[in-house]
Amino acid sequence: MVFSKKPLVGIIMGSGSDSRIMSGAAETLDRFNIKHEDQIISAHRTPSRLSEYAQHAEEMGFDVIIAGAGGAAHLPGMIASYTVIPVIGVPILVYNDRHHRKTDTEKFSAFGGLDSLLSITEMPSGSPVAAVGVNKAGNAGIYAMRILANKFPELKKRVKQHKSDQHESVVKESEMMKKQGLSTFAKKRFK
Ligand code: RP5
Repeated sequence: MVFSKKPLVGIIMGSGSDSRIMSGAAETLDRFNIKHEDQIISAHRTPSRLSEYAQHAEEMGFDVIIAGAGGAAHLPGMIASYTVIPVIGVPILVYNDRHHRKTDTEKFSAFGGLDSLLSITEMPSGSPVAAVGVNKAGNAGIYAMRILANKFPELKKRVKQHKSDQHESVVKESEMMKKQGLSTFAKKRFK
């Protein structure tokens, strides 16, 4: 079931390099057939696009904006300053040696993502931004769905189902651990 023909969620990120992490939010929304519009808006490199986007988001009637950024992560806070649409910030752990890294897994930041986490959460009183954990874009997708579930009863049922599926999968894994013993379980799980 598709809940709306138009996008309900705006996903934005500070750089194309954030897309690997931010795709987690899109994948979650896609699984539940929630339409989203995705864009790159940099608070620092494209400041004029930032205010234009806020207006665009209002015109589109987005119910939620998911905004991911790394380092001096001003994107979620600045978007929240321009609009009353709820913003969920995703702090991203970025690399600081872009030109020397050999693989994507070598990404790191001087402050381990704490830089972006604090930039997003430490908003002044009166201008709130919700935030998920560092790189937890999937959780932002789930949180957006919980907000949308207040509007779409069918989605609420599916979000509740997702919760009970999670419960079942933990119980199942626990039963396996009990049966196999911790050492065998751990060896099999991480082999
Ligand atoms: C931030 O700077 C972006 O959100 C990104 O996480 C980080 C690095 O951007 P690039 O230098 O890879 O474009 O603004």
